[in-house]
Amino acid sequence: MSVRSTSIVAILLVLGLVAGCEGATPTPIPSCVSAVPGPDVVTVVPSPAPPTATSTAVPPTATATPIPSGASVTPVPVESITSDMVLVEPGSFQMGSTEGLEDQKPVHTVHITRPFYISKYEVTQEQYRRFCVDTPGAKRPQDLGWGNGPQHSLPVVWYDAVKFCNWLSEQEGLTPCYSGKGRFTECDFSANGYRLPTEAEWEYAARGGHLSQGFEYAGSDDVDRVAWYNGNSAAQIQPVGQKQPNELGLYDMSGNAWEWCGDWYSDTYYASSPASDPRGPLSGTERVRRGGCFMNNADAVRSAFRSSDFADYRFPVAGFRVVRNAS
Ligand SMILES: [Ca+2]
Repeated sequence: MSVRSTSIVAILLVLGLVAGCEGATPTPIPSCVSAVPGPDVVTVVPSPAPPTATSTAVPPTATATPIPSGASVTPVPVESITSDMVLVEPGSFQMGSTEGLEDQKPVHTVHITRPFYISKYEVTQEQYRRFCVDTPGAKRPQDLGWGNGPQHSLPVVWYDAVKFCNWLSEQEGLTPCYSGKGRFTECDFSANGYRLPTEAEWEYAARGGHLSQGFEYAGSDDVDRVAWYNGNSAAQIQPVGQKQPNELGLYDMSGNAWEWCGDWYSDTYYASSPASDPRGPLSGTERVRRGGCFMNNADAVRSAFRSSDFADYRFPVAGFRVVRNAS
């Protein structure tokens, strides 16, 4: 079988996986996964452990070959959302950029005064599938042909991302952070459950937090070492954790999937934001998303780049990661 034919078969297998799960009544995970024959089946058994900041399995080179969607890559275990979270210690940093768009100005000092944990990877399809099984009415994201395997991140609306956070909190007997509905959704930052990062927490973590070395992208000045973007992604979202992590050991903060933050977006917010633990404007029309994605150019995957969308808009390449207070 030629390389081209093999690729076509691989694509069809991936589509078969999607057809077996998308839009159907939620079924137990093993049956959904095991229904797909062939070498592209990705087991959900959480072994071996996902790559770490010191793992030699992570290709840290600028010449890393994009991994075709559906390739057999060890999935990030569902449990890793909580077991592999990274502690981000308090500190101060310069938020924004003098060289970026106007909404990144002025550069200003921000103090993160409370330690927090942040998930090492973007939330994956496999992890989100568990939430869908447990949550009546929840649907898996639509497959848009850009990569929809268990270890890929996903397109999800902001409202579903916060529902996922509450679900994850309840799984561990923690107090959910979010209450209210629609645009009146509120976050209790004193709760011990999971939530989306604030925009400031996200940028602080992307820049390496208390371990920052001052890179332009999350972990390097060489975008190819740390990010999937339009220069290397082959127009496909990639399995999480395949690039070099940043100083904190966080993967894909630059590129791959956009990541929702909790804040309302304002293009003038930096001119008046509080110096300590800013949480965004009190109201707005769109929510912040950060980090750029596999379809963007290198400028958009810089740690300082800002963007936003309506909370109910299923932006095709917006995923998320979660945080939790550490004190
Ligand atoms: Ca990302």
